[in-house]
Amino acid sequence: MDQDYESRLTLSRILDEIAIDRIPARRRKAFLTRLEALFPDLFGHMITLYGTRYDAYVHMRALVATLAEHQVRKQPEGLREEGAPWYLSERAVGMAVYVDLFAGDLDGLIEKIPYLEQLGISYLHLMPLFLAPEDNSDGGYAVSDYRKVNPALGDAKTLRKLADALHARGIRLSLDFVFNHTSDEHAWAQAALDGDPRYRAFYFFVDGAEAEDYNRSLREIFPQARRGSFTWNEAAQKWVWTTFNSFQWDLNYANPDVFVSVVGEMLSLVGMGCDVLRLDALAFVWKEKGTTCESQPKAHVLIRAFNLCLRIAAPHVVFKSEAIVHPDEVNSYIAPEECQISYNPLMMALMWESLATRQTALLRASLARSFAIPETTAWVNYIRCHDDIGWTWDDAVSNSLGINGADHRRFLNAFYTGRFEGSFADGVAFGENPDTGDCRVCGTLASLAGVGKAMAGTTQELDHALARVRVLHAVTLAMPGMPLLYQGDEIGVLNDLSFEDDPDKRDDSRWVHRKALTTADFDLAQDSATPQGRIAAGIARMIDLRRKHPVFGRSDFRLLDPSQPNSFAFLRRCGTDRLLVAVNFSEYGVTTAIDPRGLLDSDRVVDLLDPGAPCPPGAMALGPYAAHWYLAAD
Ligand code: OTU
Repeated sequence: MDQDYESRLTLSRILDEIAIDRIPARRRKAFLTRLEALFPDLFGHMITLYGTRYDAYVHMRALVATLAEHQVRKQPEGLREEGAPWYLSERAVGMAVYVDLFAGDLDGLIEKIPYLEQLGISYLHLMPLFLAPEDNSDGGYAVSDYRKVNPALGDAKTLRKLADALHARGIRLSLDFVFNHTSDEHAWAQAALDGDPRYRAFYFFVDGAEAEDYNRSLREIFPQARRGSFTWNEAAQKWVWTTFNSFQWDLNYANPDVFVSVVGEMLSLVGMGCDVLRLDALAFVWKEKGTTCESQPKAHVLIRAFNLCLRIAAPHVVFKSEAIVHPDEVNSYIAPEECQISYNPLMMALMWESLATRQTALLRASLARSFAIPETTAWVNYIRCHDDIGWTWDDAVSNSLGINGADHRRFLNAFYTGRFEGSFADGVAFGENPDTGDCRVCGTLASLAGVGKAMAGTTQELDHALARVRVLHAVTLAMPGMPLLYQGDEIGVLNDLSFEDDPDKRDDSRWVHRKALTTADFDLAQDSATPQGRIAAGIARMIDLRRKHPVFGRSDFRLLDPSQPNSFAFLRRCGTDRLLVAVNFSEYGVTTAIDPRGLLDSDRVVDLLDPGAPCPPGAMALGPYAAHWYLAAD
């Protein structure tokens, strides 16, 4: 018997056994059509993951019942899309915010919608807003109940109201799907402590030697929290797998009950009104002894299975991958069958690398190798986010340029924490490993670009710092994909050291760039005489320009060789529209090999960023930290 036949037989048996007629008739038909079309693939993945178990059928039946119970709805009104997926549009511009730090609570956030709308934001990612431990919850990434909103922020009703209000303005809502771990206060964790058979939801080891066995091949993700990846639990008298903080317990997907339960939680998140699910820490979800337990083949099977569940139950929702790992691994999650959109940590890290070194070779070579992704998927291009910066490029690429990866990372850490002489930046170290000296870097966009330091320096230093902010945005807002801003960066907020006084935050320097935004912060950005005002006006203008020109949306892309080590340039083309983006990552003026008029095949070329400036024929000069968006105007 072939698998296709087996899957159809299984589905018809399941449909006899579950109460499918509880779904209202008008929705039932569409649901069944999707289920029948996609179940064979889902069945195949379930067999790969759980096929050796006697009870596989029971879990498949529970899975289909879960899909039927939660099947949603259509695309919300106001969000319909025609042709290309919405995330490939020139109007796709995102922002990520903490509800409390940005607006106090969910009601406050509803009041902030006009601000977002005016800025041109069409995608809003809310950092995890679910019930979580009170003192330290890793900024919400330790979830105690996926179905309950953290009462300090509001309730499920207000979240629904927010989702509707956003949708009415054409803004999509993204929520976190924190599925690698729960908090140790989650009911599943509590049941596990009580000795419930459900303890198999997590990885418990009685024998420390077994945990040690795993540790040998694992990367330490939060060495500042604890060494190794396991935490001794006194109550259980067992070791618990905790990849991140000790209060974040990794879920055990080798148990099909866990998978089916988490699908239920995932779909209840969708029911709260979100359009995108951000798959947190997705590289870690499948463990195999003797491996790094990152990006295992079965992690992909699992994500494909989640993706199929979503396409069956809520087909308008897309997955965003949060894999901050080796570029090949990052790319391996980007596919219509896995995650349709993905953070672009490679471009993020290497733009900062280019600013530090004044050289773009590593950025160019890395993008040439890794930037291309399938047609209906998109990068989420960002400069800063709520996390640290990790220098995750491919060492084979840096080696080919004569750059030693380990040394170069050490240099970048020293540079961005201000320890390197002459550095413009004043970031702070995160996750320092006492054995290796490795670390990552934290700080707000403006602080890392040198605005904070330069405010105490000369006019030229300040101009340069602000120009660095502009260069970063001129690239990020124009590269193929959806740009994503991080709260406060759009108004030039500087590092906030107040976390050092809070015992729950002191050991996690990411709080340096997680400032509670005040009216004063927003007011400062209204004043065009302040550095913050100059940053805010510049970014708002660039977003506005992007939204007006379809060439920033789905269009052809070609990386150029500007023949100058400090320059970066690319071409975009959509029908007859042509755009040339050229920037200088250094304070040294140069003449490039690029001839804008020749390249754009036009005598009428306008720099969107400086429409009054002429674009002379011949090779283009790039001034200190220059940024141009040349558009062929015919
Ligand atoms: C993510 O980040 C979140 O963005 C963090 O805010 C959370 O603390 C963490 O997961 C746990 O939920 O290590 O420093 O290589 O891929 O998943 C950030 C690890 C992180 C990353 C990433 C992780």
